[in-house]
Amino acid sequence: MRDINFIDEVEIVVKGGDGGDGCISFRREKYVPKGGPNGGDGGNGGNVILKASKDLNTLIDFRYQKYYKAQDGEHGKGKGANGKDGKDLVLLVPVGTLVYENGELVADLDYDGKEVVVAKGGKGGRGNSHFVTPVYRAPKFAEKGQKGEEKKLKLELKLIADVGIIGLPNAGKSTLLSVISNAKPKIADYPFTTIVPNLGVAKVDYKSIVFIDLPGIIQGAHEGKGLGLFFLKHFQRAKIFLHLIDITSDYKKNYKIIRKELEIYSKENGIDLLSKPELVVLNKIDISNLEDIKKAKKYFKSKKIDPIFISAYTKRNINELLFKVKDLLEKLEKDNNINNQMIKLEKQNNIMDYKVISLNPTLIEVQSIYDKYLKSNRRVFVIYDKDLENIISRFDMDNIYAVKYVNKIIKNHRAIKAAKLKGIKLGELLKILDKYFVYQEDSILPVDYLN
Ligand SMILES: Nc1nc2c(ncn2[C@@H]2O[C@H](COP(=O)(O)OP(=O)(O)OP(=O)(O)O)[C@@H](O)[C@H]2O)c(=O)[nH]1
Ligand SMILES: [Mg+2]
Repeated sequence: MRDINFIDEVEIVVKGGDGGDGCISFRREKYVPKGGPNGGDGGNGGNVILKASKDLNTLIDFRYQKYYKAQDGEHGKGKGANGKDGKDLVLLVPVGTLVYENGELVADLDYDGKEVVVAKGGKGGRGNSHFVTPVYRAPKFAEKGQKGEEKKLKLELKLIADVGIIGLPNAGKSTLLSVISNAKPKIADYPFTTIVPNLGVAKVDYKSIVFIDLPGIIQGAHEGKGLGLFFLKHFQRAKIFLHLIDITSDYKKNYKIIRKELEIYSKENGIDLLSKPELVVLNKIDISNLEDIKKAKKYFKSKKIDPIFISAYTKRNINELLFKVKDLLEKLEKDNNINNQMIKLEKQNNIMDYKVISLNPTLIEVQSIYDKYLKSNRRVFVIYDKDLENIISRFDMDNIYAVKYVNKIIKNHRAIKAAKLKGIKLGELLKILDKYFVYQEDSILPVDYLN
């Protein structure tokens, strides 16, 4: 869109805070020669959360800042003091913001106040007191904090309104919005006054109805004439459309132009905009006459359409129009009630929070590496397994106590079993993340010199 304040697509990177490290510490008390372990736990990293707000209608804030990180958890301290959790980072987005990861829709912020965690913070590491066992009373290692998730996301705004106001330039769309709501769109007697969509809320009998005033459409808009049709994506989620026509213009021709453009756009984009219920509204009756109104009525009747005649300027018949819109919406809501409940259920099962794209659990690649001590090539079994990587990354592999502990918890790990199935032999190498290990009976031991 041309107005730089209206941005409806952005790419951002979000990162959850890292978990704080657990602490290695021992009690030091007078007269107690060997105090027990008392290292505190690290705090959890904060989450990055997107929250839908009805007070926004553009993604402009994301245009300049691209990287968003929640606060890290504090490291654990001595004397059992746990680190504080990092604060969540809440980013406000307009209602109607869709979130994509790798081209896949992962969340839809479709109502005011909805929150979705888009990058989880890492868990805090446990302090050394957690690793006490009956035989190992003074663990000299602790767990490191988990890294927060990092994601590259595309945000796309598709505004959500009950009613989309569609028509040729100068039909009076913005004027209508300005008299039925508190919106203050620009109004002028030249075409393409409106270049980006405007939202406005009308109150009808305690019901709030959201209208969207869209830029004008001209013949050939699908080929890029005028402002083109890009903005019609903001019409996609409207429930009904209000087709506004200037009665003093060639309404027969103009009615068809808009229908045709919507039809072509629908075909090209694989959607069906014309299936939305249409209310035909003829505007500017204050500068027309009874004869013309009669003629127009007759013409539309022959097409089985019962139009409403208004003057946005003098507000004539505006109330009738609003009540008609309300009745139509309520009828639709009733019809869709059962449908909606089904969709809601489906949503709960599917997208509710954030759709997690499942990763292949374990992948093993056999490579070869030159060993300068043996002066020959050796086989390396490179393991890609999120769970195993997570365990390895959370302990200090230079600390023999930590290595022992890790070996205990990965003894029957699926990834080690998978390497066995792939044919790894005792003494051969494993690579997990950027670390090399020698495969031994019942354990893996880190080797430094290959790093
Ligand atoms: N006489 C009369 N003039 C009207 C009425 N409604 C709108 N106008 C005038 O028509 C002109 C265009 O009105 P806008 O509301 O800007 O029209 P629009 O459909 O939003 O136009 P674009 O944004 O360019 O697509 C302005 O000069 C308005 O004052 C009406 O009911 N009667
Ligand atoms: Mg306008």
